Amino acid sequence: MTTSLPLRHVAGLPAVSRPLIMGVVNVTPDSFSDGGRHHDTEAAVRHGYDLREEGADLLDIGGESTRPGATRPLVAEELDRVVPVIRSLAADRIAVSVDTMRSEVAAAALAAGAVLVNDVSGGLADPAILRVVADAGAAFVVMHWRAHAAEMQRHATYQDVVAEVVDELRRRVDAAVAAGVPAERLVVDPGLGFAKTAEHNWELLRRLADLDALGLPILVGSSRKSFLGSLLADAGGHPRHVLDREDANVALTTIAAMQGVWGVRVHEVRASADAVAVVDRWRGKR
Ligand code: PMM
Repeated sequence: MTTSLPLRHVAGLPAVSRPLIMGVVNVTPDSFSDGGRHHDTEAAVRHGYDLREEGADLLDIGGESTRPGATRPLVAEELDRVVPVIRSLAADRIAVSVDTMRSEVAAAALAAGAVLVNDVSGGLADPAILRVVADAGAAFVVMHWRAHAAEMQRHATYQDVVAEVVDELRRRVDAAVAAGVPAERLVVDPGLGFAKTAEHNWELLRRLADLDALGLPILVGSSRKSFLGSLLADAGGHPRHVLDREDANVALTTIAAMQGVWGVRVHEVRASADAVAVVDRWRGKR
């Protein structure tokens, strides 16, 4: 395994000489909910502080589940979920990103102190999001995406998944730049599991360095995804439970860090932060 990606930074985001750890704070009904919204906000903020303590460089706050088959929340619901959490964490000088496909949510999140918009649709779902990001001078994650969760797996057809993902990402990067987002504020992400089969995900990981054709920092999100569940299925073919995929994910974080990705998006921060520290030390950087 060789390090194939050059070290890249994103203007306005924490600059470190190792892969960044983006900790996931999902504020969706199946994440913290056991009562009223206020409780959910408090629990999410507390979870954010815990992840920060465990080594997250950046916290990614999301109010819409993008799991295959998921239905979309109303805009008002999404705003209500994420904005108070972002305001609270950002007020404590924590670098926060918002995981949203909606321009209204991005605008409110940036006004509340977020520094990065992580749009899993790369600006396809709501093109107005690009101007919102440009006007705020924020950073933007362009993830590869083809359709909303309810129908995305119908779009998982490729001749050459890596070439097509690079091509489609390039078009989204061009759209972002045309809308006024400077290239030095962009990150690309192959979008593992989004309109992709397990085989597509593995091919993208195997050829991750090919994404460097875009000349931008690369973020990878493999944490808890179903392709790890099927890799680790039991003898009866039952996928490994979503909360028992972490050891495999740490292996992926290690390989991704060896490759020199810009960042990894993870639910369990400590193990991945430890893996990144090991890679960094192995290379003699500490
Ligand atoms: N995956 C999910 C949500 N947001 N954002 C980026 N940039 N990359 C991803 O791979 C990604 C994402 C889905 O995972 P979750 O709902 O379990 O957090």
